[in-house]
Amino acid sequence: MFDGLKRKLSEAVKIFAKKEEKEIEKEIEAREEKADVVGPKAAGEIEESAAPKQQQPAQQAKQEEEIPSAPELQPVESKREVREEKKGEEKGNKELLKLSLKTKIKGVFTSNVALGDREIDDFLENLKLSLLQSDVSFEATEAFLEDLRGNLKSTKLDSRNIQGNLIDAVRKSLFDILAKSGRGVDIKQFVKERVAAGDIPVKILFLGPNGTGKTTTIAKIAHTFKSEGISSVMSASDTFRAAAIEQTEHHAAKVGVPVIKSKYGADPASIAFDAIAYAKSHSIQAVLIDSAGRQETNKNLIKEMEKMVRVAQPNITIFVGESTTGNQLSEQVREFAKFMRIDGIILTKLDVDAKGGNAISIAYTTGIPLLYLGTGESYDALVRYTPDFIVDSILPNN
Ligand SMILES: Nc1nc2c(ncn2[C@@H]2O[C@H](COP(=O)(O)OP(=O)(O)O)[C@@H](O)[C@H]2O)c(=O)[nH]1
Ligand SMILES: [Mg+2]
Repeated sequence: MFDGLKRKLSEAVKIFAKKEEKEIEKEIEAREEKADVVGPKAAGEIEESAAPKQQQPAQQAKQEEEIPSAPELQPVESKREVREEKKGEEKGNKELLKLSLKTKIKGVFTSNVALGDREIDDFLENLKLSLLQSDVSFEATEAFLEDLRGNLKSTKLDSRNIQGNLIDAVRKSLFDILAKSGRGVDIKQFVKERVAAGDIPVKILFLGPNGTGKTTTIAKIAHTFKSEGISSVMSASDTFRAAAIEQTEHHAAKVGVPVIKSKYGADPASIAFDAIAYAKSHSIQAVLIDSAGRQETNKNLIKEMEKMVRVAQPNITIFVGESTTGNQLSEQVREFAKFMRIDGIILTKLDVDAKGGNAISIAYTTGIPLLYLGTGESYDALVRYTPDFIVDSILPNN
């Protein structure tokens, strides 16, 4: 799940962080060279106070502390000659000096690093590619990068933890973009509230293209409902696809909920009508209405769906789509949404999707919230969508 995105994003961050760290290292070396120039002054002082070869570790440490810190060091050209003369006798001392200066310079130099515009551009360009190649939509990618640009501009990176800081910034922008998509209805909560108000049954219609996992998802929802004490009935309203009725019956029996069915070719809306009547007479709290898969371009099937909406008057209409569909998915959703109100999206087959970008962008791109993610074929492989689930899956917080 999210493997492609996970790998690509962390690679982009790593490569950029390495580059930055190299730059910083170079800068430190440049300063070190400057510092070397004033080395003799400090070395001279050390020589006056104690002979280097006789020094004890404790004394050495004390001397290191006495060495002036980097900003106070001024290059003094004339001292270089003095150092050349004393080179031999000061050898041990010089090594010690160099180390301590390096540490001090590092300490002074390293705390905060601000990225320049060009560096940010480079980083964002790499991320852009990673996101687009992982099925994140163009719109969402652009919005994410703009958000991240703002984040990076206003953040100073700790040079000892560039990679960690960059990941934090990417995480924050991912959250920002997911927050912009809004939260959808909590189906279980919705049903519970209706039950409490005595307003049942709640009718939920599932639609979408062929083979995306509508029937399987209905079984998963029935299963979750059951575990929360919500009763439901399935309406086998796919009378079109071979074996669809048997498949629904099979799931219903396994989950342990009733199913209302008719024969192949029967009017799907009238089966939904019967299922609602059954729920009313048996005080069943939710009706889960299946439908035949259809392409958004098939006008007859879309008409049939409009009739179903008119007859069943669903409280919640859910589009079930495959995350593996790629960028075409948002087009599918938009086309369906032209004909009927869609309250939420369930994205299936995330477990077999090497990319996973749709989970980030589908809600942002279509303006329709993501409700659940299908993560396998078993009945409990259904995860309620939360931004945390997505962000933690893509950028684990070790
Ligand atoms: N790996 C995986 N397979 C799924 C998931 N959801 C559904 N499927 C499988 O997708 C296939 C089609 O599912 P089905 O419910 O018949 O799709 P429908 O035509 O939309 O009703 C079946 O083999 C399901 O087991 C999922 O989240 N992950
Ligand atoms: Mg089906």
